[in-house]
Amino acid sequence: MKHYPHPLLLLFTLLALLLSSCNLPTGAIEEPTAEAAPIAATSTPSPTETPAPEVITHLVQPINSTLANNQLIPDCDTGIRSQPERPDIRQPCDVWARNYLERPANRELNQYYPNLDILRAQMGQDSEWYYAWIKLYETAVVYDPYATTYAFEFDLDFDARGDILILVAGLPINSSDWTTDGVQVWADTNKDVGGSTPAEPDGQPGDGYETLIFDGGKGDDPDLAWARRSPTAANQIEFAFKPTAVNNAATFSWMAWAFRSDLTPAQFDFQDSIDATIEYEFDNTCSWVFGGPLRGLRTQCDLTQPTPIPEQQACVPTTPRPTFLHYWDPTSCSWKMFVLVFPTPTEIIIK
Ligand SMILES: [Ca+2]
Ligand SMILES: [Ca+2]
Ligand SMILES: [Ca+2]
Ligand SMILES: [Ca+2]
Repeated sequence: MKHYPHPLLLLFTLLALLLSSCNLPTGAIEEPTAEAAPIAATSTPSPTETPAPEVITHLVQPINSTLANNQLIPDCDTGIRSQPERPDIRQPCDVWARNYLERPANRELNQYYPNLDILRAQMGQDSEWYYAWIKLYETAVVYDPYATTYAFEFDLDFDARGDILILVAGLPINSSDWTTDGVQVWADTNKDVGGSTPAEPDGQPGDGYETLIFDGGKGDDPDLAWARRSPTAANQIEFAFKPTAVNNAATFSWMAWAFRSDLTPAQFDFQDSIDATIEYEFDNTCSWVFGGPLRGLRTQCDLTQPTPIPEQQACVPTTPRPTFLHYWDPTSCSWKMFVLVFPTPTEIIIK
């Protein structure tokens, strides 16, 4: 007898064929479904793994510095009048009582440090940035950059107390591209920089610059402040910062610093917090006013020094400074000597 498949079995076979055909390749690119998306591997970091460094995205950065001829502060050139083994540290370049410091040497006074010897500092601005620049002694580049911090200090309300400190620490010798690495912006929000008597030693330091606003690109604005070495001379340190770093001030008093890296913003003013008789390895400039008239501050550059002049009258030297006693006189466009005034000789009685 011939056996025919049961009708129900035929129906199930047809249904199975129809369902399986739905999964046959058709040649079209299948869109991955949510279920088909690969699942990222997850793992718990072991205690030895270090977290990935924070990626800082910059939106703008400076290009070239713009400096103003009427914003140039000359500073004593200790290198030119020192033997390397016998640094010449004395007044009028180092006047502790005025916070006018010139100690680019070790405590024993048998080693001169050109990386700590500021020769001049200058400021300028363009439509986006303020610029600040330090020229160091020419052999500065042979010294360890990690041993030195360079900084600019700003007094925004002319009370002779610094309000903002912008620094760079450990700027590599080959760092000719603008970077935020090692750049910090500090503020003194409780107004105790300068202790009880600003710009005078009083032995009553506070907490100095206690508020870190910007740290190597971290902060409210990742582009707030930058530094580099000049592409043409590694002994020239350049800063660029946005006006917001100085509270959008259009006029302020400023001065430049170079100091050994174990000194900290919290120790400002050094006059108040460290011992004048034993502490060395730093240099600063006198102060000058940007964007307004002089205010006669105690730290202000002595007007017997070269006086900044309006840009249109500027005349720059074409020959090196003959000696440290010479200064550039832009009015006569020539080198002139400081006049040393000695006490009037007393009458000599010859018996
Ligand atoms: Ca100095
Ligand atoms: Ca100097
Ligand atoms: Ca003081
Ligand atoms: Ca403070």
